[in-house]
Amino acid sequence: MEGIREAAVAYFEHLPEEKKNDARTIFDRMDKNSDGKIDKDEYEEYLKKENNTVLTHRSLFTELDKDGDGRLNFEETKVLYYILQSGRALFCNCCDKFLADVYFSCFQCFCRDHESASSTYDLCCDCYGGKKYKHLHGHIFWDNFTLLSKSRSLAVRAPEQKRTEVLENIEKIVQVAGLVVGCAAIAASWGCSIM
Ligand SMILES: [Ca+2]
Ligand SMILES: [Ca+2]
Ligand SMILES: [Zn+2]
Ligand SMILES: [Zn+2]
Repeated sequence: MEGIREAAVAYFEHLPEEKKNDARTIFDRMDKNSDGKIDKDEYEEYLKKENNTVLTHRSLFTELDKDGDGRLNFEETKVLYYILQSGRALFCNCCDKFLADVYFSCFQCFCRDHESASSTYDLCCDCYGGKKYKHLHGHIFWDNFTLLSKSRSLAVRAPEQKRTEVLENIEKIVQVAGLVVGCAAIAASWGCSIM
């Protein structure tokens, strides 16, 4: 979880004031009894109201709660805000754990359909390493960083006039794979903005 927490804090620091205020507003809206902390019920109620049931996942609240006091302060909800903004909400297809840092994704499923996020098949390191999952025969798994660098080398190899197209495809891929931070890094290295 530390990787994504650091990314979230860095992301937050770069937000314009109005976006920071948005994050505050979301926090205050979640905090129904205005005690400055979000408890599990407030958290679930808010996300259900927003139709964001994928985030009401048990393991995510526990992960967000860094100091383990059972409630979220504003600092702890920065990761949630980051996930809401980046669409980076991935869970292990085997044990349902929230995939905060390094994970493995099936390459065949990853390439099949970039339009639909549900088409990727992702595993936490435990399930992948322990061979606890059942998946289609012959499908190979790559970790998320390898997927990103493979996507990048694809873009670099593309002819000049096709690069925009390739970059657009990569943007879709990285969004599905939850690699929005990496995506911004690619864009920056290319001197353009695709965010
Ligand atoms: Ca509260
Ligand atoms: Ca806490
Ligand atoms: Zn797992
Ligand atoms: Zn697969």
